[in-house]
Amino acid sequence: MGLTIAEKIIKSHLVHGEMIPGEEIAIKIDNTLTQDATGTMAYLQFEAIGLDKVKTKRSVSFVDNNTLQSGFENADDHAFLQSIANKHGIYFSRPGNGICHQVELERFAIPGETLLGSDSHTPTAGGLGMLAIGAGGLDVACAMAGEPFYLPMPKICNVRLSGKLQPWVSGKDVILEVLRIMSVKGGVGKIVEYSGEGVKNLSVTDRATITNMGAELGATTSIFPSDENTLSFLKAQGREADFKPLKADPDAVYSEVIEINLDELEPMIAQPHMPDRVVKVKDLKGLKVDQVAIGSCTNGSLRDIFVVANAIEGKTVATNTSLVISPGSKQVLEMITLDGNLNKLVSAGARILECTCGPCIGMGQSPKTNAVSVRTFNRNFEGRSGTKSAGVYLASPETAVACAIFGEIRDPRELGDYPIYKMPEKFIINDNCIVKPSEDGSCVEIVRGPNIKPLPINPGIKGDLVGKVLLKVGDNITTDHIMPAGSKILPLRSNVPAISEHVFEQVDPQFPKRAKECGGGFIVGGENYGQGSSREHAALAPMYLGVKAVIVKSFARIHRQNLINFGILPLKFAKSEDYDKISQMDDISVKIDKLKDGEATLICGSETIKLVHDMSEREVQTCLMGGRLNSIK
Ligand code: MIC
Ligand code: SF4
Repeated sequence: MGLTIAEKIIKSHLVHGEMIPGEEIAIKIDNTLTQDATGTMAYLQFEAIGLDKVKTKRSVSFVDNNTLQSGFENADDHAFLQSIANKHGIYFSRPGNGICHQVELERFAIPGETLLGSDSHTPTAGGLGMLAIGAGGLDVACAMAGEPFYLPMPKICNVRLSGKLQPWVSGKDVILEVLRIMSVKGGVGKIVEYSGEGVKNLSVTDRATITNMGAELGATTSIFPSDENTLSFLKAQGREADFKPLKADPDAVYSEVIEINLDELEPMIAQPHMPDRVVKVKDLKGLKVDQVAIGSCTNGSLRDIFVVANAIEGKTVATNTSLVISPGSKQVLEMITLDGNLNKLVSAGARILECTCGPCIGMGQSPKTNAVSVRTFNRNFEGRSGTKSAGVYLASPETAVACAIFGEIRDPRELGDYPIYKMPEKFIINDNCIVKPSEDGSCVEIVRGPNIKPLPINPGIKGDLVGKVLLKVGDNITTDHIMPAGSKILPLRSNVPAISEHVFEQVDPQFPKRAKECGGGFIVGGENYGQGSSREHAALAPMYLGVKAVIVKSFARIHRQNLINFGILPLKFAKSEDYDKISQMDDISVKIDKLKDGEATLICGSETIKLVHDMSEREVQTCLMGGRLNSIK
């Protein structure tokens, strides 16, 4: 039987298990990436493992989230990250060099290799045929220490593309259409693999937009073939030697097939507050727009900024609208500076930001009360922009620029001639902001400012659990709900005691106080609990507050793994209806003597409720020992 692209890469990296969907496998990790908001913890964990040097082919530490230095905290983190990278053989991409996923794509990603990143959008590199997976920082720390990455073997879902995108329609519209079809939980337990005649008509950066936002499907990763377009992109990046062709065997078998005809695709837009609330742009025509934000790891490539600059050339941003632009990388910014496109943007009244995550993670540019904000980003969860009452819409750069010009939602096809982008034969290659680590790091001093607090320890689980249901929430709770980000909270990522004061802040500000008063307890939730970001703080901070188990209808992949990594039991109702039998503040006990058989029992008053889990034996042990760090040590 033939193999899919994903299966071929998994097969060549398999160190444990069989490629049977749902069975636990372990794969060798060639490369890792971290960003600053998850990186400080990851490197503290790597330090705790106690190795001198990373064991990967290449590990890179990026700084892109916390660059708004409104206090000493972020700068402290940067200094720590730079010194620890230097010591342990890790490349360091300085603040201003770009968003991790964009820079990884341009300068590091290699078709056919594996990449584990402490950021959920790591699959961006799948646009270049890399098997790139997002995980918690601890998993990345373990990978840097040479440990394999464990995961349940995913099903491989095929999205077959035919035709060619029409003018003013781009990669973002493709992934919005996939989200409309599959929903934010449709990709859980799956790798989404793209194929078909339409693939050759998509540039590498369009492909990367699609694999980037595959994270919003809940998918393990997404991947494209590596073909002539991949080769041209790598050539233009001066990295021809990294090319390797990759395609699925003609008789490869997929678990499901979704067909999309690119010829027929129209501009799409996701409405607040979920990335799968997708409709056609023309259906929202006329809705007044207060803010347009262009950039992020989804749509910050040269192609994206080129289209925007040329669509707005000679025009002015609508008076009722603010247009902010953050190019994805220094390379993109250098290119548009040289070719005059930056000037077109500035002249039209766009506000140019750093090449960082910025508004995507609520680091500045929060919109006004009740605002309509159209963004080329990948997430529109309630409150993520920093303004709870604002409604964020997700769209392509084409649609976003049309909204900025008209001051209301408009189909970009109303703009007339489409600026045709041709990828340059050579990008500007200037890696001066990527710092190589010392050959011998033994003398390097690690800089540890007062914001870097030691890792909290979990003593482990000793027997049956008793306590109160501290919080009961519904479906699709995101890690932004559990552990919010934004300019006030993000700087506390290296300080677990301080950040834990903000757990569930938008949902129930009393949660941390209650958890402490009750001496810890349980969280009860619905479907797809923990979707979104890879931030392990969404497990680490509740662990610090004494949460022992999270009991839900279903979990999102990365968060489930993070719970295990920090010794919180991820349990599920055997029958979803039992969710209704539990109320917030109920006193419950959870019997765990049958964990080995995949079960646990919840007792609440006179009710006895069956719970299940899908942890492997290794994961059960890890969890009972208080997490992966304890088990490795
Ligand atoms: C995000 O988009 O939410 C982030 C910030 O990139 C996160 C990582 C983090 O929380 O630091 C992610 O997507 O994993
Ligand atoms: Fe940064 Fe936003 Fe991309 Fe996350 S989704 S890595 S915050 S740009």
